[in-house]
Amino acid sequence: QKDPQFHDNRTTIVHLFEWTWPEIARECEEFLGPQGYGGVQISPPNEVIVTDNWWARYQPVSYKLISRSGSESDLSDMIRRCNQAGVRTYVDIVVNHMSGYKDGDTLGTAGSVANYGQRSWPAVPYGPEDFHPTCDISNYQDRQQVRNCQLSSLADLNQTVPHVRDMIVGYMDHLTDLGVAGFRIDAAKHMWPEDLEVIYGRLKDLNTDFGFPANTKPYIYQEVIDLGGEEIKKSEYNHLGAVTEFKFSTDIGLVFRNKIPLKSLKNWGPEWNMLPSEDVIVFVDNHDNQRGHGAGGADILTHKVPSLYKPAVAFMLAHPYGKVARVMSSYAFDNSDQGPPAHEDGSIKAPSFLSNQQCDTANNGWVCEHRWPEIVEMVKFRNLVNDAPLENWWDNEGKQVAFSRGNKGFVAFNLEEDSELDVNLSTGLAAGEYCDVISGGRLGNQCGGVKVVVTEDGSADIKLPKGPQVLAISSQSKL
Ligand code: AAO
Repeated sequence: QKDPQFHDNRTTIVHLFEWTWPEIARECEEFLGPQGYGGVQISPPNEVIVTDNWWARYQPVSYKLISRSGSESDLSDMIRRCNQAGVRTYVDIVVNHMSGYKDGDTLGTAGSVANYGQRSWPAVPYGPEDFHPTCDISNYQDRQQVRNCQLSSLADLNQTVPHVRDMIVGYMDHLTDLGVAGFRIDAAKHMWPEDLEVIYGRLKDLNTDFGFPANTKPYIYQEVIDLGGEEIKKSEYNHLGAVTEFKFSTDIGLVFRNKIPLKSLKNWGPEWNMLPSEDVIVFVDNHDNQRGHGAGGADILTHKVPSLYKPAVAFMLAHPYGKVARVMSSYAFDNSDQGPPAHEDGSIKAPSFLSNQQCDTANNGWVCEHRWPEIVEMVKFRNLVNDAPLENWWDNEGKQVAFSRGNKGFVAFNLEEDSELDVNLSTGLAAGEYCDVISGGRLGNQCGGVKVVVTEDGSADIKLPKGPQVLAISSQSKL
């Protein structure tokens, strides 16, 4: 359950946070598929509480597939069209809990009514016997509490109860029937691995109508925040499926903010207390830590600091650590509760695009990092170099590094603010002229930006202006 089942040699998922199903379908066809994205993570598609903020999505009212992003038929159409475009769908699954504390009735996006006080979610249905006795998580050093008490006062389901398992498996199997490739398991840390093992073990195989091989289980990636120092470890989960590697996100932020020298990335990977590459999904930021929720604090890099964010994402996509990489795609926000760009009636706005293919952020709020040229080019780079080993590591013992991926690609990074990078390096590449894909790429038989000449011995003079700067060349950018 650690294989994302990508089409072709694709490698990267984009999280289209809060997008609607019709807009994701269109984006798969017009951009994600053609540009080489392997999959899309979608916001929770089930019925949740009705409010304008984004985190309503994490307060389930039922497993009916009716949400702010659209109906079940919209979702089904989206999954089918994305698959046809070569893009897999991964669903954010919220089954640790139901909606949170509220006096009286809670209304859901499909019109269902729940009642927290009575522990009643009749549209699932769940009743009092399906929940843990009420208590709140206050101490992350107490394993029982983290798993049996409420996260943020959200009614805590007991996944040991057979009926709860049945409902969760039924919900996930329904999505598998619709053609999804896998699931992000929200708040996995707050559920017992033994219970998750039973639930995952009972999931049906992927739907062969969507081109999945027979007898293949869904890809599972579990949200477990473990930066060290807490009782519950990510290593309690990676035998069950992949795990979101938050240490990657926090440490790459520290490095690209120059709080840890760039050269330290020489042994990037498990030696940084991260899980084995095969077991992780890696990311620079996620929908929580880009706005101060979850873990990581102020050092997390986001679209708000593009000059550092782009090199950090480029490093993630250039480096072999992390079987699956996830690119974040956001909307602009001023406060951390703010929901997606919406019309006056509350419906989510569609993104609009400028003639250069970028989202018109100033006009309608969608940032669309996944369309930024530097990021798209590095997604293609990752697909190309795929399994090629990291070779030719070079650093200046400071904030300049470079490496190749076998004989397929080469990257250089300069984070020195006061000095240029100017050095002759082994690139691993065949002799020839190459276009840097970050500064302009190959346009017919010339470069739109920087040109790099690799000589017979595989070396090249590599030059970069004062940092932060990145250069990337590959066998596909050869003239
Ligand atoms: C909202 C309101 C609440 C209200 C609740 C119910 O904000 O005030 O009580 O409704 O009415 C999202 C939002 C929540 C929202 C919730 C429901 O983020 O604000 O609550 O929807 O609408 C923990 C969990 C992790 C979780 C994260 C946010 O372990 O699973 O909190 N993430 C997922 C989703 C997220 C969602 C939920 C779960 C709930 O991605 O979007 O919540 O479905 C430590 C622990 C972490 C823990 C953080 C929480 O982290 O290790 O496990 O995450 O604390 O703050 C350093 C440490 C780091 C530490 C961190 C913070 O970085 O190194 O370990 O500090 O102390």
